[in-house]
Amino acid sequence: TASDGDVKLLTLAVVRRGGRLLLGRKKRGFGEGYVNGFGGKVEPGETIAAAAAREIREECGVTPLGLCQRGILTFAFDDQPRPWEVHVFTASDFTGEPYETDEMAPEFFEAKLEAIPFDKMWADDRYWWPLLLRADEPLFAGLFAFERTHELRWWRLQEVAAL
Ligand code: 6OG
Repeated sequence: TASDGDVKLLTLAVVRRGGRLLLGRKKRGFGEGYVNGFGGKVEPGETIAAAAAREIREECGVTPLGLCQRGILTFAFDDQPRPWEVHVFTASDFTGEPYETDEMAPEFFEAKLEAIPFDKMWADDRYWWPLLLRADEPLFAGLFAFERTHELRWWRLQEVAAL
């Protein structure tokens, strides 16, 4: 079960199907307009993996299969009281048909780095996506500091043996 101390715990999931990835364009709230994986806040008493699965279902209607944690990204914002700890997951497939919700408009992209729309994504994504897409599936941990919400000032990213 997640314990929520000084950080805000969130999930972020990239869902695969064959050679394609299911992402979404965020329609409202934090990160509106950005293309991103599916995710959101971990609820009290909920495991982080359960939250990841729930958020995928809520935001695009599919049930993930083969959910697996790949990374932890910590975001420090100069305009937010607490850092955000975002747990990054991949799913190897899904059941159901993705549909548009109030939160997200789902979209498929080819599962290769050149096809990922980094110009429409948060500024940190271009750094950790290469690790996410790597065939040997390394685990990673990153720290990203943002100013005025969207400007990435500095960052650190490393492969880790365990999360
Ligand atoms: P809600 O507030 O909608 O959850 N998120 C980020 N994702 C990336 N790639 N970069 C960031 O850089 C992010 N900050 C937050 C976590 C927000 C969703 O957006 C993700 C959640 O999946 C700062 O509940």
